[in-house]
Amino acid sequence: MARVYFSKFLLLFMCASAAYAHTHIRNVIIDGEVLDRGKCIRPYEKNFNFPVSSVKSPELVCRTTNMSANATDICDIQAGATIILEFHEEAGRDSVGIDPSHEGPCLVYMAPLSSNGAGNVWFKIFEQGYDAKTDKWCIDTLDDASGKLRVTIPADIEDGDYLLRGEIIALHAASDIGGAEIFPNCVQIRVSGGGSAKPSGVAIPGVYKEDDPGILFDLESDYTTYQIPGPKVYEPESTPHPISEDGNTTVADDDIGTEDDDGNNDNGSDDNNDDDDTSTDTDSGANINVIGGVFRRLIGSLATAALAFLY
Ligand SMILES: [Cu+2]
Repeated sequence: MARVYFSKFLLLFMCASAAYAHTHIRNVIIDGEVLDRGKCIRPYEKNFNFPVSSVKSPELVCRTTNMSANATDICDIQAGATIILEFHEEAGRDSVGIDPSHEGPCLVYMAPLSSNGAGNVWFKIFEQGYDAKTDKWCIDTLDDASGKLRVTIPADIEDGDYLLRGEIIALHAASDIGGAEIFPNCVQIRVSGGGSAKPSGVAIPGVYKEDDPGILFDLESDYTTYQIPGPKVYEPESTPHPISEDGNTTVADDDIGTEDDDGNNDNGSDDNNDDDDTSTDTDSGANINVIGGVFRRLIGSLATAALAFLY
């Protein structure tokens, strides 16, 4: 017991004494492009990597009490595409994602930007907790990936502007009420090429209770499972056009008649559901996808050139 007490004490001491053992989303990567530090990330107050410690705090939304600070860029992304949230302990990209002592899950939510995060607006799009087979927490795989958390934007959600909230919950001190260290950050994104889905949401703060099994958790116990807090992850109705990181569709599509030249079906009808696809992809289908990919890359290059010009 003395040893356990000592290790907990040491961890608390390390956390209290230095800024170094925490984390923040330093930058995001969209379409393979590493965006500038802080670009599209909501301004926040916690010096810069300090945690939120109360699940009731208004800071639980975007790590700030000032949600009016919305003078942030909005980054374009296609529905169904992958965004990479790059967590780092320190300001540099070469620092670790988070200290390995900070075992815990990763969670990602979205809400319409117009809500500014208020109300029952947050739907969960990603979660990763503890894997007993590998004995790895999400933060272990995060660190293995140099702090990069890959998240897919649901392909069927309505086009528009959203807050995307990435979160790590560090559990090293979570055996006491209020001990969990919560690290949320909000990214502003503009989604296009989606469908008509408006997933139902929960309130933040409100979604977590201080004694939720995923918030009040003893890492020193003989656990074999971990219950990730919050709602179930939203499952898109269909994933009509999965898009890989470089903007190419990764699944060929034989619904040629319903394609437009950006490779997306934007007529909003049900025929963009590929659940019944067989392996009868045609050459012309593949070509259309190649053209769609080239078109998207061209738009991406133009956007990059425009950004390079502006900055
Ligand atoms: Cu810490």
